[in-house]
Amino acid sequence: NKMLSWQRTGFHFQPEKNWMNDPNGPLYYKGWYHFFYQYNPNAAVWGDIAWGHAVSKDLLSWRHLPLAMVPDRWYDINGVWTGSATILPDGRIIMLYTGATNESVQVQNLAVPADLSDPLLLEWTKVDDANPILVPPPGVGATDFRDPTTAWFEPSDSTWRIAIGTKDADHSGVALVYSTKDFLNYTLLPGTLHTVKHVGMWECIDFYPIATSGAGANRGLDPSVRPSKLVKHVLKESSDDDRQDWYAIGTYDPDTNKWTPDDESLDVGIGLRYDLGKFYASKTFYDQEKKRRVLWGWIGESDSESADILKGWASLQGIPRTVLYDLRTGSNLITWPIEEVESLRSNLHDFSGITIDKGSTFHLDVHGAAQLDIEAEFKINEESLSAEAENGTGVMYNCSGGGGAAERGLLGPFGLLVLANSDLTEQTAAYFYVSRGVDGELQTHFCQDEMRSSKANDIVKSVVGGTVPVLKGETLSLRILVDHSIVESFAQGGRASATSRVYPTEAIYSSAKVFLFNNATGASITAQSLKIWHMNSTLSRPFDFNDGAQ
Ligand code: DQQ
Repeated sequence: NKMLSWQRTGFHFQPEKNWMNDPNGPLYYKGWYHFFYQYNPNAAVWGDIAWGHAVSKDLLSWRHLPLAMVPDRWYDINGVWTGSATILPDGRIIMLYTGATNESVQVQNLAVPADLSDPLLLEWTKVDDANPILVPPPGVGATDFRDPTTAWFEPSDSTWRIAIGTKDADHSGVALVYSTKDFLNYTLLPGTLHTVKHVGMWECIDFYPIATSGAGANRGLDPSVRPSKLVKHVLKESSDDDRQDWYAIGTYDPDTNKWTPDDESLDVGIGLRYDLGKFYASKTFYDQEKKRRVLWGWIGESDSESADILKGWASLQGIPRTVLYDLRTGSNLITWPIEEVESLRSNLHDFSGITIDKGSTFHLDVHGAAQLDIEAEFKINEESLSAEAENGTGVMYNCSGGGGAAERGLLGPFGLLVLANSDLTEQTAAYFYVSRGVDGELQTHFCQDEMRSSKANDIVKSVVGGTVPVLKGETLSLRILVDHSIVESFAQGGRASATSRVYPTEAIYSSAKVFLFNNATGASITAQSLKIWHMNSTLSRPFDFNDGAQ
């Protein structure tokens, strides 16, 4: 259907047609990045879930391969659900995934590549003799047991360990850990890796080491790197209750099978999120080629199911991001578009140095603004900062609480309007808003307002966002990736991010525009640096088995 074709993206991963959801088993093997994903081959809605498969040299241009796995066994006939890959030291690949059985029980299954000499890993063998390798243990509901992690090695007893999410009778989120020597037989370890009260089912757990100091902190770590003074562990869960991806940084003790958050007030499910907008069921993998940890996240639709059926497809994957520990704050992760994204930039428009008065907008003329990479650094004039200090109203600001980009305060909102039409009746706003917190200190809010993003009437819209740490001497910085129907914004170098699906009806292709705006009543804003690049489209096509494609 050509009708809604302007919503297709130029540089984000998506299948040619039909429904996609979670990223599955990402890995790097013999020169190719492999990406698998939850896929309905038959319709643009969830169902008949199989594993789609694509390969890439740069995580941006994709060649689509035949389905890797389809529901064809009693133990996965109701769906080949989410799973993770483990690369063993001898080069073998272990794929563990959840199957929904003929009775809709959630079990874990093992699959391996049929031919390890094939760099494309085209054929997958489900290990029928062993499957299912795990069924829900006593006390765990038949439909509350899914999404095994990548395995990590524990030298003290020479076992591999995996985590699986569930919920208990109190509606608490729970991470269980199993050990195994051969990936065929498993032992449930006593206790839980972690539990958080009343936050609901934990889907798609991710658990990985992160370097927290020294030279290693600018790189990712192999999943089996052990905890130490220099290495903490991140626990992530996708919360079925609120459809958000929550993480926390903490200490892992393999001997007691316990992970403890650094800060209990920022525990998993109540503290930090990878992304404040639409971003779910994410999964990281260790890229042994570039020594980095890469994060994939499913970006679903905010339009109606009937619109998805009409356009014949649903969902995107977010731009892959590198994940690092934030050495400056020491309390959060940094997620940032992989460096390869910058190779898609062309045609730089440099607007650095523009000052924009309070209550105004400024058109940034870049001739067609549907595929952009934007980097901006803002400065608020200092007089106004002290004015706010004298003027605190005591009312707490909250991105989603008020009128979004249209509600004027002393020191915000200001930022960019993307995918905008000429009269700004369509626009998606990514912005900062500085206000006073309960503790009397200035707080920086980073928000994305979707309320005017589309004139279509079947869209779920909101203002998303939260506070972002800004340290002394730092400017306020924003990076925005714009790609037809997705806006991914990053504040303060990736300390916080917000992703929106948007469906402009007028701000499309060459009619899409971008503006600088300042709705603060008390300050002019200087864009000390403001660079906008057009983004080239990436290759996305079926693999041609005859062209010896590199
Ligand atoms: N999606 C899969 C499940 C997972 C959920 C099914 C998360 O395995 O828990 O498509 O989006």
